[in-house]
Amino acid sequence: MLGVPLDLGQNRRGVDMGPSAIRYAGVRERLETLGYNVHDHGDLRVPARYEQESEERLKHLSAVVETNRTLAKKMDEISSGDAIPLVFGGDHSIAIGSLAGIARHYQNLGVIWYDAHGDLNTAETSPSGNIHGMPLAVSLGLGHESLTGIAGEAPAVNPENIVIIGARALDDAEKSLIQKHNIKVFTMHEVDRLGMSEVINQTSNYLSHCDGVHVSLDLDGLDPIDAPGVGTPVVGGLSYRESHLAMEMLEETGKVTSCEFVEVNPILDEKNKTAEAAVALIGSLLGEKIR
Ligand code: B3U
Ligand code: MN
Ligand code: MN
Repeated sequence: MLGVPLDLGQNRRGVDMGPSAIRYAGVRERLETLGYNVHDHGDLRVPARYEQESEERLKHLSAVVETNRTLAKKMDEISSGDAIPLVFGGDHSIAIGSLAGIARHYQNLGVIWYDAHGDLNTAETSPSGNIHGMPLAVSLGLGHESLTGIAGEAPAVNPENIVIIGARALDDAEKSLIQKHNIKVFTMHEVDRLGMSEVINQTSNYLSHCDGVHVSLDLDGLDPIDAPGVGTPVVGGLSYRESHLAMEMLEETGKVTSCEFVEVNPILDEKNKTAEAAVALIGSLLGEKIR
């Protein structure tokens, strides 16, 4: 486990406390009960907000780059051997570093992006300048070179190795990018039509050629009723039950090699409900069964 208490990829305060809230919700005990030998690497040091200058198009760019460079190195180390890296955010911009570090260990890393958003913006297309709306684009090699360069020469992921689940707030430029790169997306429309069970079956088939799969779960993928403690809630989201089913079925595939749970904001939460949801989903993704 590694916490990354970064909140500079977006505007709202509080997401820096996500790792504490997730630990407080009992993640360690939950994993130990499942029989895991848990190693907590603690929290990465991140630059303080009050020390930062902001820039319109890429807010807090240098601090986000610095944090993700350190994170990539750390993830590279943690990914060796048979460990299953589990990262707690922090805002979703930390996926830039985690994917950069993990991808070095795989030929074909699959990525499941569980999120209300596409996170496929660049400085040119972003409506907000918030880097947490850009990490998937960066991981594809699209965006400011100081961000894309974190993965090294080649991008961390190929467009055909990505599956987005739960999207319901895509910007126009993100829609174009999805079309251009033919990225697999199960929006809420497809989730409702097919059911989560079929969505995960198709996801698993789609990523069957991958030698590792990283699950990047933004808690705002869930409906705000089940996960109110997020900075950018979007109504009409994935339910707690659907999300559990998704995690359980992904675990059954035996293909998940790393994961991250991001955007938990305890200040906006109701009695740590969102962190508790995160921990319950981590349990299911790592083998917890109802029976
Ligand atoms: N697409 C918008 C909003 C957004 C993206 N990710 C979150 N919000 N959490 C943007 O600012 O890029
Ligand atoms: Mn996100
Ligand atoms: Mn999101």
